[in-house]
Amino acid sequence: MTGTGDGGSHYDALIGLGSNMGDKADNIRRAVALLSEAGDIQVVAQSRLYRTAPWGVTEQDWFVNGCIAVATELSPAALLKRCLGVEDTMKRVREQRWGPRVIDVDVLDYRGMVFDDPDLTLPHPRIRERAFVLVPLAEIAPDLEIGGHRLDHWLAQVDAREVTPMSESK
Ligand code: PH2
Ligand code: MG
Ligand code: MG
Repeated sequence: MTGTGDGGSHYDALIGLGSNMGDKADNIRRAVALLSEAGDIQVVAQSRLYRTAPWGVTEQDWFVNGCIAVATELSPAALLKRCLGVEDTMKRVREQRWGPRVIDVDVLDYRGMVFDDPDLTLPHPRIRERAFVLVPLAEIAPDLEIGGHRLDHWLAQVDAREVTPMSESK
């Protein structure tokens, strides 16, 4: 099943973006531009950017996070490859799990599919625990269900106090 986002725009996939090195907001904007560059991924909705407290590894700089909804005919594997390609183009270096990164581009949902592959688990396995994903995601896909529950169910169980919009508008 494909989704209908806030404002009625049709989407195939939801993507989460994060950065906590360099010009964080600019890194997210550049990643979105790179994703849409080839013309086979259309960005149909974009959340605001949020300033978020580091989760998992807490001894690191704060993050900027945001989510986008995209329309695409690419397969989940091809879409993942494009996301990782953007990380490579932006010279992401993988050192520590959950550690500092110039850019992280994650496939959160693809047409509501549920599957577990060594390279890609759908929906993204940690959405429900992460306020930095749930808050921006709820802006663009409020009707999305994860594990049989809408996002507001999961939002009620996380601490979203340190997830704050960087501006009133996008
Ligand atoms: N990403 C992580 C680990 N922790 N914390 C925040 N606030 N934002 C992130 O994007 C993030 C994180 C691993 O993907
Ligand atoms: Mg990632
Ligand atoms: Mg991630």
